[in-house]
Amino acid sequence: MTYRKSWAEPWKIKMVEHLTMTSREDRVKAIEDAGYNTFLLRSEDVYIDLLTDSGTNAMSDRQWAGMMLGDESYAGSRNFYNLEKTIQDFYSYKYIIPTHQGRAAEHMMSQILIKDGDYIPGNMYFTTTRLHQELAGGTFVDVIIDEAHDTESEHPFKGNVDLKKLDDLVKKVGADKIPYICIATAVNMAGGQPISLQNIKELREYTTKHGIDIVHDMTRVAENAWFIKEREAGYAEKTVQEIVFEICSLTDHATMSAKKDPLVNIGGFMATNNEDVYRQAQNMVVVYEGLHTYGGMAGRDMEALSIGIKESVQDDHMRARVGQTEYLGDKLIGYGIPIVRPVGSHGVFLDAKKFLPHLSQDVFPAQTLAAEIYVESGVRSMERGIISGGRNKDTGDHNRPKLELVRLTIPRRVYTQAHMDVVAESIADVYERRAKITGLQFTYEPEYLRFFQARFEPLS
Ligand code: PM9
Repeated sequence: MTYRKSWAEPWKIKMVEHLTMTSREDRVKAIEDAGYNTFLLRSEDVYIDLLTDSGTNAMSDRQWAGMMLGDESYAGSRNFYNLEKTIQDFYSYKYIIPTHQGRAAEHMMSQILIKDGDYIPGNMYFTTTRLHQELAGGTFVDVIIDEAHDTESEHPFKGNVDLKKLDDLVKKVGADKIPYICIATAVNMAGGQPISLQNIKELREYTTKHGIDIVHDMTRVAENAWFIKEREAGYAEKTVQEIVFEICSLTDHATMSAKKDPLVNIGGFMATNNEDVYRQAQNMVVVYEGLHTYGGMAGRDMEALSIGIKESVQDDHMRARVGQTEYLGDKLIGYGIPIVRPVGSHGVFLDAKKFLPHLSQDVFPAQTLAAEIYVESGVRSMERGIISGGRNKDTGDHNRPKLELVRLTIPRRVYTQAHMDVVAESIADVYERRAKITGLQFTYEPEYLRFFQARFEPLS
């Protein structure tokens, strides 16, 4: 007999890790030392760590058991063949190259497919993805639907591609200048918003007609599949596993950061159905990562990944995963706090423009808010606004994303409902004193992916 009305997790806790509680005084000092950048905080100074869902997953007992089956042979590890088969069976792709994490796969994919002067449309940018496209000589073009840039729009599939925008680009530059379109599932920078299967099918038809490939950033494909099951007509009776397979089989190539959906702490891969692309990637991986049967991962990590992929597509797991995010989102909405709607898959995104309407984007409202939240309660979040947007590669000006967000990212299978309550309460306290919050200015700005290592000081 089954009995469960809420999203309660389909697991229980076997081992705990103690958290550090700090005083406000400690935190004021820690954030100052970190140059007001939450990436530069030491984790021992953090109470609840919602910086990222990347590599922060709690593995299951089965995954830990898999670690003991690591075959650490330099070449031909049995764990590689298990992983290869799992990826073929669950994600449909034919050829697989393991990598140490997602951006290594993006690097190879971009270098192989992009020529100088090409254009790469995508359903919103992602920081590392766009940088690798630019380093390969390409220019990213945003073709996501307008609703994705509006935090209040309740569109169920804000990750959809606007085919009219894509067609305008094809008419303007010519299909031969567009090697592929990159589609992310559960679009990170839009707030973890899904793309629909109907949209992917239309895109497949359009791109096939114009000889354009589809590269799938499948980092959070199972989370996207859950929303399709919940929201798209005809999919309620399908399993997450079936939907994931269908999404993947409509695309040509993929990059994966396995540190997210597949429930491990490190790893990734590049996948393709094109033998020639596979051969080129095999040629590159030995230069940048390692032999093609481990590509930067230990045998044990590949085994944990195979098991994690299978666990990640279980409906029960995904119900709890998205249920927890929605729980936090609903709590914040209850306090009247402006967030991206509908609540996405891997985190709740605060709308910093609405939270701090007295701060212009030039004084970095989201960066400021992330620092304030940390000082309030030791909760660590991440800026996803103008700092993450970086600079235009030709003009050097700030890219000015319409979305100026703070991401409260929820690690998988790590925190409890009570932790979510503390997070919501502490953000409500910051919201009460929001009028007194002032902005930040740079004291150090790195050239690439500046959000990771930039330093700031408060405006006087
Ligand atoms: N995402 C995240 O916190 C890691 C640090 S921020 C760059 O959201 C997508 C959609 C991602 C992603 C990483 C990568 C890169 C590619 N695509 O971090 O290199 O969300 O494994 O993956 C982070 P790696």
